[in-house]
Amino acid sequence: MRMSMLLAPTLREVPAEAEIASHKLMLRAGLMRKAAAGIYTYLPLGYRTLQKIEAIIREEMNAADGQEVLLPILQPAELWHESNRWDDYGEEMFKLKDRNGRQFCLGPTHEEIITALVRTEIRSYRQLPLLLYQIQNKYRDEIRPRFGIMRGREFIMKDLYSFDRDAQGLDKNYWKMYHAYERVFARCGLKTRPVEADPGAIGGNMTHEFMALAEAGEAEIVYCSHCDYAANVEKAQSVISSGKKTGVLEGLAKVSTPNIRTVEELGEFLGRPASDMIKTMLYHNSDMVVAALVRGDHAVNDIKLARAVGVMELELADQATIEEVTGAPMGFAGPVGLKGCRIIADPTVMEMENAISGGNAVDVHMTGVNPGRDFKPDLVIDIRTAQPGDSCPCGQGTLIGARGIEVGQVFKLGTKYSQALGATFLDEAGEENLLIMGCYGIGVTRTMAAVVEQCHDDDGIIWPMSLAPYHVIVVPINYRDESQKAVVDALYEDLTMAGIEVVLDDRNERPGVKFKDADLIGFPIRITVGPRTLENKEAEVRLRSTGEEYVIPLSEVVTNAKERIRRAIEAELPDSRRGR
Ligand code: 9G3
Repeated sequence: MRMSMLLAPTLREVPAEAEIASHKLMLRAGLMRKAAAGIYTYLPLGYRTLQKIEAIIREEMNAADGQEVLLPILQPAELWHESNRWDDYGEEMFKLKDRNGRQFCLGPTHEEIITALVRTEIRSYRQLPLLLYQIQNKYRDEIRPRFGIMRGREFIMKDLYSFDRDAQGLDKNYWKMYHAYERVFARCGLKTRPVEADPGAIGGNMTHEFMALAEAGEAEIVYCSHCDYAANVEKAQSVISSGKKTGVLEGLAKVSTPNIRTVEELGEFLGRPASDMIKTMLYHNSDMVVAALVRGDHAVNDIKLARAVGVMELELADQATIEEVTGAPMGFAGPVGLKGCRIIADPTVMEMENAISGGNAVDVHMTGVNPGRDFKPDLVIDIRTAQPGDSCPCGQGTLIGARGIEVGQVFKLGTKYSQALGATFLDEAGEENLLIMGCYGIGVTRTMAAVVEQCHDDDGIIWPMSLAPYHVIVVPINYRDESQKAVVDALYEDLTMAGIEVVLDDRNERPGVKFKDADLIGFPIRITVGPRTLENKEAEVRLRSTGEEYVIPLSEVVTNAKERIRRAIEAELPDSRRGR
């Protein structure tokens, strides 16, 4: 390809709305252009990389016995009524009507579609296990699409669905996919960590998210300094050393605390640390009010709390509910004498002695509060958010915090969808059984953005060899100089004949402009030919990843490039695939 032909409109500046590096660089390098909020056009360079990611995914899914299908984007509402999910996602689901007024949605995911297919086509245990996958656009009307394609409203996902006869079969496929994902991301040159995550709405009982570590990541994870425990903070467990109990219990006492509402103000006023306080947070949903108790220096994890009381979600109670239940405005809630709501206490609260809490009356707090003696929670269960610095459940390590971009997730679904849609198979005895399902997603477009997020510097993108839109860019200092033109045209031909993906920068631009564009777009290998190098029939080679530069004879350029490309791609292969 010649730069004079390539549609790669590089930019010096980008719109202010581009906040994170990958969003800026993908616009500046001419990989994509915004068509509407959260909706993007992929230009030639961006689409070449996307196709390489898809090729790696296909290879690993096929190697794991996945069979590729293509499912419809337009999904009939009937199936979502059968799964009872038509209204679960509110405005996030793109809904539309056809000319006969029938309702459809634009597929945000494909559990319903694939289960409806399989319930018709699978009848016998002999047809199991079955792994079907697609690489297809998905549509989710995000409230705030941002960070470019990181959180888009139209994006490309690989979604694979596994169908097994029993839990053992699902477990086997779950871990087969888990390891296939490790290979996919390694081959994409992406550093990821699988973390335990909360199954949330999707149901089922086990799920891991593959997080690409990056400061710009929206997900917060913790991982152990000692063992390989890693979890999304939504569900992360941790251990904290509770204060030593003296066994000397103070009497319960009310203290007047005019207008003291927060833990900080209370600490100031009473000269006591937050860790001596019981923070009481009221939550509610349409049919219950819950008081969550955690130590003053901890935070309530509302996902853990919702799961603890067996509901999908809970919201912080509003002022009116707080007044109604506690008899006081916000800031004075406490567990002693609290009625009309369920009291859920974190285990660390039950370790406390002579604690301070709200007094359920305006401007009143209580001291000498001893759990068990002065109040009995309805349930004691982990409802706090794990924090970096906590001890790991393994007992040896400390939890380290990091931010991640969720690029993949693997779920055990069990029978949630086969039950809802009646997808069964006959076993050896002719008994009808529900299919046991798993689902496994990779955000293809998000993976590309995550790679840029992890692989860039001030000059631009640094593509891993496996994903670079082209491997080599040949830059003549002056293409209008006959001798340079002859040499680089020949070089371009030889590289192309050797199967190397090469761009020739034949533009009538100053060398500096060409070098800047080459670094911005992030071609891994740059070969420069100019008057100086021509004297000795040499060329200068520069590696984008290390900045290393060296001069070699023109006659060695092709083999040198070929070897570098092979070695770089080989280095990204997981051990099992090396040296094949
Ligand atoms: C919807 C809308 C948004 C959604 C869903 C449904 C997320 C929905 C969860 C999943 C789970 C897995 C298969 C591939 C891997 C992920 N957002 N989820 O079900 F209607 Cl609007 O998609 N699906």
